[in-house]
Amino acid sequence: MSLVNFAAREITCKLVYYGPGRSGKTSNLQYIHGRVPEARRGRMVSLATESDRTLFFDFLPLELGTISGFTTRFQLYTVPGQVYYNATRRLVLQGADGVVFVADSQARRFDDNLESFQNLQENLLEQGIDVRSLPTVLQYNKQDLPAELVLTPADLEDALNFRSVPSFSADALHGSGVFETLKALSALVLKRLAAGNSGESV
Ligand SMILES: Nc1nc2c(ncn2[C@@H]2O[C@H](COP(=O)(O)OP(=O)(O)O)[C@@H](O)[C@H]2O)c(=O)[nH]1
Ligand SMILES: [Mg+2]
Repeated sequence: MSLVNFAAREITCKLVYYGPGRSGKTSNLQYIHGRVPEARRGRMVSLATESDRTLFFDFLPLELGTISGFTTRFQLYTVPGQVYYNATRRLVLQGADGVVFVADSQARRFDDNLESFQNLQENLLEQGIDVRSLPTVLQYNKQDLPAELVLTPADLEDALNFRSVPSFSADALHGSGVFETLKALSALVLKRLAAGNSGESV
C-alpha cells in the first residue's frame, strides 16, 4: 500500500516484478540500477545463494522526481519464480501498489508463464486484492532471442492479456522495454493514488 507522508511531502509506492523463474525479473532491476543516477537510487539488495540468483528476492529503492511538490519514491521488488517458493512470493506481494508480470517469451516456457500468472491471481485473491483494480503491466521479455525460439508479442498477448493492460516487448539484458515498462506501471500507480482509492496517509 502506498504511503503518503504529508509532513515530509513524500509518496512511497511498492512495485513488484512477478513471473516464472528465470524470466528476467532480476535483470530488469539490474538494468534500472545501472541507468538511474546514483543520487536517485539506493543500494540494490539481492538475497540469493551463490549458485542460484533466482532464489529469495531483490530490492531496489528509486526516487523518480516530484509530483505536485511530493517526492515520489518507488520500491522495486522481485519475487522468486520457482513453484516451491510461494510463501516468499506472498510475503513480497503484500502491500504491492502495482505489478509487472515478466513473461519469458521462449516457446518452451509457455506453460511456466501461464502457471505463474495463475499463481499471481491466486495470491492476490488470497490477500483480498481486487485483481482488476490493481495496476498491472505485462512484459514479454527475451524478445532478442532468435525468432524460432520465441513467441511473438501477439501470441503472448492472446495467452495472457485478457484484461488488456499495457504490455511491452523487452530485452532486459540490454534494456529495451525496461524503462517503458517501469514508466507505464508507475504512471498507473500514481493515477490510482490521485483518484484517491488507495494509499494511507501519515
Ligand atoms: N537473451 C536474453 N536473456 C535474458 C533476458 N533477460 C534475462 N535473461 C537471462 O535469463 C537468465 C535469468 O535472468 P534473471 O534476471 O536472473 O531471471 P529471474 O529469475 O526472473 O530474476 C539470466 O541468465 C539472464 O541473463 C533477455 O531479455 N534476453
Ligand atoms: Mg531473480
